[in-house]
Amino acid sequence: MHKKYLLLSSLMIASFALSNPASAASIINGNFDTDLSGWSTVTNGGSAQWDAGKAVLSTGSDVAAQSSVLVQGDDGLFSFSNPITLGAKDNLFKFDAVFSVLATDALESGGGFADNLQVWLYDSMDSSLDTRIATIDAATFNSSFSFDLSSFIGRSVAFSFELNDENDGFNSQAALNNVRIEASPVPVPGAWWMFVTGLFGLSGNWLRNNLKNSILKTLN
Ligand SMILES: [Ca+2]
Ligand SMILES: [Ca+2]
Repeated sequence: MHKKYLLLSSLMIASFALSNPASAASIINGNFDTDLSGWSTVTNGGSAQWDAGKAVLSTGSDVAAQSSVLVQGDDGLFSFSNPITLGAKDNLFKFDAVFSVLATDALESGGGFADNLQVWLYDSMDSSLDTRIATIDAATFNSSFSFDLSSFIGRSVAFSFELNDENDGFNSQAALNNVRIEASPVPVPGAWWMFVTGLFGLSGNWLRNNLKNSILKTLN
């Protein structure tokens, strides 16, 4: 009896372990709880500040590429003194972003591209691998974003959020939160589930038979 329970428990634990692999927490202070520690900021006419548990990038007067930048894994000068090494399970880069349009900018004539947030992955050893993993229009409805990192596993990289001030007539803001690296859920193979559910069925039969025998013994 005890052996069967132990076997069943072990299989259940193994099943959960397969379907819920541990994720690696490679991003420092991705929740921006009290400040921007762990991150470097670079500004080019805009601003990058902590506010109420978020990292807030804002464009400023006139137009400028990389108006405000928030980066981790690098100090913004591509020295890569603290790159993020992506482990075998670090295959999703996720974050939340809330966008808002600020006041009109008297130095912008309008009619150009909308202000936008670019998300970059910079490789510490090979710049030919640098990849813009997203360009998000600053008028995008608030949302959560997820990007596949599986082709960068084993690389040491930096992640950079870069708000560009375009000639759209307005200034913009992006409030970032919950920046993290996660493991993709691993689907459990169908054959394995059939094996586990079969064991549950056997276990049920075994319990029913033992219950029936106990009742019969009591009645006799
Ligand atoms: Ca501007
Ligand atoms: Ca603008």
